[in-house]
Amino acid sequence: MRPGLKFLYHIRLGSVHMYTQALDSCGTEPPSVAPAGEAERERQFQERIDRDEKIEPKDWMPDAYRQTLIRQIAQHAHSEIIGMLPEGNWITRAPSLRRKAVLIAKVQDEGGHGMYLYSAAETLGVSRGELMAQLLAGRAKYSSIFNYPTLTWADIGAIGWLVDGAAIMNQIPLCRCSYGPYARAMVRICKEESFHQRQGYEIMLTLARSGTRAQREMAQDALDRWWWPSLMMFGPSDVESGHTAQSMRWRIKRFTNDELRQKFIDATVPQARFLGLSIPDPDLRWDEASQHYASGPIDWGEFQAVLKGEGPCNRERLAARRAAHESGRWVREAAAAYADKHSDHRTGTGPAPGYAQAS
Ligand code: BYC
Repeated sequence: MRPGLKFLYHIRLGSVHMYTQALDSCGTEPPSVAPAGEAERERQFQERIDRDEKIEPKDWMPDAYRQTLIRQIAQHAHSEIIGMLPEGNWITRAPSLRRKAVLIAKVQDEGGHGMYLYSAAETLGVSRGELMAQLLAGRAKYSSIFNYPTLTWADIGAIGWLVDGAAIMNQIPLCRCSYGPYARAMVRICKEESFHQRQGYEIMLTLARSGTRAQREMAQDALDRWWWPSLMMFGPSDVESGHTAQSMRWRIKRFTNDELRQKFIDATVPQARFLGLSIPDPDLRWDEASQHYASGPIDWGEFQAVLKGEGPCNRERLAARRAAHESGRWVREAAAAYADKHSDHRTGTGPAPGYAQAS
């Protein structure tokens, strides 16, 4: 099968159209062009990247570029849907109807982000079912941050403020990622993340600036527990990060893990000050020479343990995801059966849609 056809075969109708709009138009090198030598192709590919051209699904790309994107986009998609769990935990306990409505909308947004990202990954020739199977089997990574528990309502504020704040810092540059479908998916995700960050900060403001003493203490306690895991979201330090150098050359990543972590610290310390809360880092200080905040060491042992599945909630998160997948089986089967009937109708061999729905 020709490579172009092969990946089209993997794309499930209806799930990807906004990300595959460039399938028929972009791509300077259609798969039917006689292959140049592999090294020459890679050189031309790198030149396109260096000119800041977007790479589209039909374009030739080195296999390692494809695999890197599948890995990163899949981990990102998994993070979004696993990220629904710690916050979903508080929907029934949100302190007012307004808070409940906002939280439901936010959690629903995260589900949507997961769907855009799975769709973007599918354009690279991997199926959503395959990615989901890897996640449920415990063979895929998702962000370390979602393996921590949400103990109080202030945790919902801290997640919006810190976790979504860190996500925005990391994800705005991804809107300029070299792979078109991922970059386009990130534009809408970042707009929504920005709203999420504000709702979290507003919860923190309410608790810390106009709350009771107990509420201020609850806000400080949430900051104490979420600060270090939020810094870990940016990934290992640059010297330990195996993928950064190549991902920067391919313009998948535009900044290193440490650069983004530093930007986040610089933006967040004044916000904590405005809340009247203290960052739980005794070494934190403004460094006049670099014009950045200097911070204390991160406990990378904790980070590695969480990645190995030994965080406080790893098992709980996967168990919840597996249960949700199982209880949604009948919906997937019904949707697939309906789609089958529909496609029979379009080819003139099945009943009209009205009959299909009624049956
Ligand atoms: N947690 O060489 P490195 C959200 C892994 S969603 C777990 O630096 P890379 C939100 C890394 O995958 C947040 N694993 O890798 C959702 C690699 O493992 P493998 C998710 C991590 O890819 C709902 C290894 O460590 N955001 O914000 O160059 C509600 C070496 O790392 C972590 C994204 O996924 C981690 N924290 O850089 C609210 C953004 N960090 O594959 C909010 C897109 C690293 O070699 N992803 N690892 O086994 C990225 O930007 C990059 O993939 C990373 C890592 C910066 C995360």
